Amino acid sequence: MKIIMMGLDNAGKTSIAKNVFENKTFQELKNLSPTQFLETHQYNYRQMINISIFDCGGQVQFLKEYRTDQFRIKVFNKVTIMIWVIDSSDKGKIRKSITEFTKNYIALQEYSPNAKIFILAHKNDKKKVELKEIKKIVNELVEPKIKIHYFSTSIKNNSAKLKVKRILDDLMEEVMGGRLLTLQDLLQKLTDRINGSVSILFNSDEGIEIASHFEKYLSMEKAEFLEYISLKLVEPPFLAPLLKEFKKQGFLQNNRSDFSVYRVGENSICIVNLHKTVSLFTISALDSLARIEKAIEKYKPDILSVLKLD
Ligand SMILES: Nc1nc2c(ncn2[C@@H]2O[C@H](COP(=O)(O)OP(=O)(O)OP(=O)(O)O)[C@@H](O)[C@H]2O)c(=O)[nH]1
Ligand SMILES: [Mg+2]
Repeated sequence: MKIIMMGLDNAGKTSIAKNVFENKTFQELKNLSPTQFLETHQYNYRQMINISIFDCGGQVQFLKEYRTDQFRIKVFNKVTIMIWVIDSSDKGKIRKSITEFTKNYIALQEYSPNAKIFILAHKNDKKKVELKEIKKIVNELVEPKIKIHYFSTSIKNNSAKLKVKRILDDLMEEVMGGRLLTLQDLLQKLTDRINGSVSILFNSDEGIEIASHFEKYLSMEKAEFLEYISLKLVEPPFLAPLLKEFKKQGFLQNNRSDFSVYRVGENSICIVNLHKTVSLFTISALDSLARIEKAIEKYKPDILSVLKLD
């Protein structure tokens, strides 16, 4: 799946890509240099689908060059998604950005007429031009009328990550024929069996969530909780800071290298390596470690099979 990220320079494209796919925090992304022309990166999203990100440096001379005969096929062919990023806090550059969008959109139409188009009104943590204002300018400048999906985003408040993931998940379900739903279903059954409140499957290298199930009463805090987990998991080796945090909180440890369990009040928090690239995080109300382990062993083959890791 090919995604092109475009927009004027300084809009936040590289920051968004690294935040979503590499779990980098705003702090870690502060000193990025401007992207010089085109940078491509391959990511294995949720351990299930390969995504090529074309991070297109946004200086106007680059944008022009992408449309030349030399580059237009490379950039605009076989695109699944175009994400056009606008710095909504930079009032003076919004019209210019949308004018540039119209030019690049024409090239996209030519080579990838079915590509989905998203406009992100980015940096919404700052004083900004509202999304409806931006839509108005798009309607005024973009002819003919096309289907565009809009989101207001920021890395600082995590909305960029949540929204881009939503875009990708919807698309992935179309492409994958329900593999993510199957995984979520397996996690739900596992969570029920261990009398649990949460199960998160995550990539062991980056600590990026692959799939999760949360009991209803937890759903209000889901975003916050995920943020907590992903913040704790960012630095490889991700496990060390998380375990340190647990110890600090006074959780009791009953440790094996592939299966760590912490008692906290009525609950057991477990981190299990299911595979060298995939781990499972659960919170269970069972007090028998053997029963938790048995339940996880029961669902492990199916989970790995959906991930094609068996
Ligand atoms: N306040 C705020 N600043 C952001 C956000 N996202 C990115 N930035 C800042 O915006 C600046 C530019 O970010 P980049 O990701 O390098 O922008 P770019 O679109 O890749 O720029 P080019 O590579 O030149 O096209 C950096 O200083 C980022 O820290 C955000 O959500 N909020
Ligand atoms: Mg960049």
